[in-house]
Amino acid sequence: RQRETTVTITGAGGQIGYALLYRIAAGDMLGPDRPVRLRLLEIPQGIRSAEGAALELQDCAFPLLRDVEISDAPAVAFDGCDIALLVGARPRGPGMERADLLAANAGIFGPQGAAIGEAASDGVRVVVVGNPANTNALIAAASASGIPADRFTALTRLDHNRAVGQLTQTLGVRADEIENVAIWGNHSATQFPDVSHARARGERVVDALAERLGGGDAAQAWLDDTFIPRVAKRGAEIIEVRGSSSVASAANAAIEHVRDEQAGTPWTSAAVVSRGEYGVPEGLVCSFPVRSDGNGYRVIEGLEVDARARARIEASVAELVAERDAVRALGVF
Ligand code: NAX
Repeated sequence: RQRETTVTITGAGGQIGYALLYRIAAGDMLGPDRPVRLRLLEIPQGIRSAEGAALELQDCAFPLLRDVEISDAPAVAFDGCDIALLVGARPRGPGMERADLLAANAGIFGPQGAAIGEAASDGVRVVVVGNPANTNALIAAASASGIPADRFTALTRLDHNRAVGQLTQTLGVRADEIENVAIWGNHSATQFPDVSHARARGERVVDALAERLGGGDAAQAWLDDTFIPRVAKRGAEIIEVRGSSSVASAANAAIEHVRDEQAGTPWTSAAVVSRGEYGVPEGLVCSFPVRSDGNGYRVIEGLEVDARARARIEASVAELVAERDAVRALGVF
């Protein structure tokens, strides 16, 4: 029998929290043999909502769910934590400048990182969902003394899945027939969804697109004018159509991010701490194509990156550098 895994979810009383809790407790994230203890962190205004979600967890009577604890104190919520999903963040208010947004979130992710350093289990792994996710992960990692920075990642799996979804529509194939899509850079509108290494039913996606769309130039135009902006701005499209931001798909992506990191995968996308791969400055939390052997995501190295791709990656990395510098100027690290 496997030991119980302690999973901490911040912002658990919010929308994505509500979509995450039941799937984690049902075993969708860690598999059917790993019992879980849930630790829910909220701010005082969010505690009642988390308590309500916990009542419903009881009413699901999940066989794998051992225990649920709710707190507004990071030291309590991260005590013994094996896996942390940092979802709660400060949203951008009306008229809020980027520097204000970064500062407000540094005030959340700095202390949470410190509490993880003090209270979490030695093997803890952290994924940041709350925006600006990459830089929030950078702040948390820098604040967690004693925990290797590479245990901190940020979610770009939703962007990855959105890219796969667009290709299924255009190529008329199933999602599980598409491999090796990559998201590079920041989880923002500057991200680069890249299909240059991708295959659909074994055929290169760029060739399959050229066949469907009437040639290589038409395929490139579709990638530049339709695919890339649609994936990068899908969050705004969901808000416009649904009247509310992405919730179920975000929770699903967070679950798949942790599941594949733990179980292993030959290829997906995640924002990880750069070790200088592909010229991305060391220490930035940047999305790359990654694999996992069950012991954490590692960048897939040695891929060919052409000039067009390089320019797009550099533009997104420049945004990450600017965010890092703005946070540094605040004296956060
Ligand atoms: P909600 O506003 O529904 O929930 C956020 C919850 O976090 C609230 O209950 C709030 O009380 C709580 N919270 C705020 N500060 C906290 C703190 N210091 N400690 C603990 N809890 C705190 O937002 P929701 O729709 O759940 O989205 C959560 C975050 O995910 C947002 O930052 C959002 O921008 C981000 N997203 C990230 C995505 C990604 O792919 N990386 C996609 C979806 C989503 O946009």
